[in-house]
Amino acid sequence: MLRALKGEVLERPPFWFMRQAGRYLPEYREVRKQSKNFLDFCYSPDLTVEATLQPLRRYNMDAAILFSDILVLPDALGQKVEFREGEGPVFKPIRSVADIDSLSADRIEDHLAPVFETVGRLTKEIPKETALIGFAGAPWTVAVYMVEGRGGTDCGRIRKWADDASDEFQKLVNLLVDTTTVYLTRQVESGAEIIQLFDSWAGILNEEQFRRWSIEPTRRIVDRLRESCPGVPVIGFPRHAGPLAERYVIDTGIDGISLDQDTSLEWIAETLQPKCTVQGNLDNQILIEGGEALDRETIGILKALSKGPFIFNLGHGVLPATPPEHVARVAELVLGWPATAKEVG
Ligand code: 1CP
Repeated sequence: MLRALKGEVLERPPFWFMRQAGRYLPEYREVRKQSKNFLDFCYSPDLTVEATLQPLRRYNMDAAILFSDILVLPDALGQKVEFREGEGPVFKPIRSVADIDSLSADRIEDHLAPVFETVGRLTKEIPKETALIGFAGAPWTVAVYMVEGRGGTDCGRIRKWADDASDEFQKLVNLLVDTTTVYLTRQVESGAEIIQLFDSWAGILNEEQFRRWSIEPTRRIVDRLRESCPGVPVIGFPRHAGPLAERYVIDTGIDGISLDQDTSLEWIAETLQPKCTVQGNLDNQILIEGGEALDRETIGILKALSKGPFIFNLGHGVLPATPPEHVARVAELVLGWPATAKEVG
């Protein structure tokens, strides 16, 4: 992973899967029972260490990703999040400067101490050759949940606020840039070797908004991490950015870009790969389907991208309905590359 992120071309690319831990694994559903509330789970190092290790035991990925959630940061800022069964996260929304002022950055390090403890313990638990990824949500994506108050909306409120009162909204983004940098720096100090920034809702922004609310805050975080954690590579995931991904790579200075399944392999290879390491982009629906289509897609991605700096991954996270055997099949094809190219017609 570390060599690939320095731009090395490896004969067998490294691989891991976004959301590789979680509900599709029976052993996760079993440990998950030990905590009624998902946030309590995230703040219990015994449980999060176990959840992080579960996919590695099955599939031998080249990286482990800290088990946590992007929404622990707003929780630490004092905007209490509740995870409701079948409904996802629910917040009392932030919609004014007074709401922003009610948040406080003072307690985040104490509040998130269990996360840092998880990272520290994982450095002793995972094999030396397996990289440990720390992560956070990018400011725009975290703000979507904070302002909308839940997931799955059309993002009408946040877009209106960002357009009509951009100075007010900028204040929230600034708070998130500052606190995300502190949060990630502490993860690295605790042992994280790579950072991934999830901008899962970047794709709803138009070009001008994308520059201001996705690229600019990400660039500021990357710049500061270069100072506080020199040498630690950063992967950005501006999901559904389309052709704006090129601007994102150039302007943010990230080391790697994670791409969704709608991005053309040819375009990735020609336009992005000469500029930075690329990660992606198997369709998570095909991972559910399995069979010949899964083999074909997996080999197609390996063929198209393994000639440049590349990390094999999905285009978005593993979905709960995914059969674990399908994940095992992809791992087998990647681990056996390039010999496996012949196996699949
Ligand atoms: O009861 C449960 O088990 C809760 C389900 C769950 C899990 C397993 C949630 C709630 N979060 C997680 C873990 C998680 N979330 C991880 C670690 C697991 C791993 O990667 O192995 C990571 C990296 C995340 C990141 C995350 N959370 C993102 C960014 C990535 C992405 O998928 O786009 C986002 C948007 C979230 C928000 C979130 N957390 C949980 C849910 C159900 C949601 C989505 C809400 C929605 O918008 O519908």
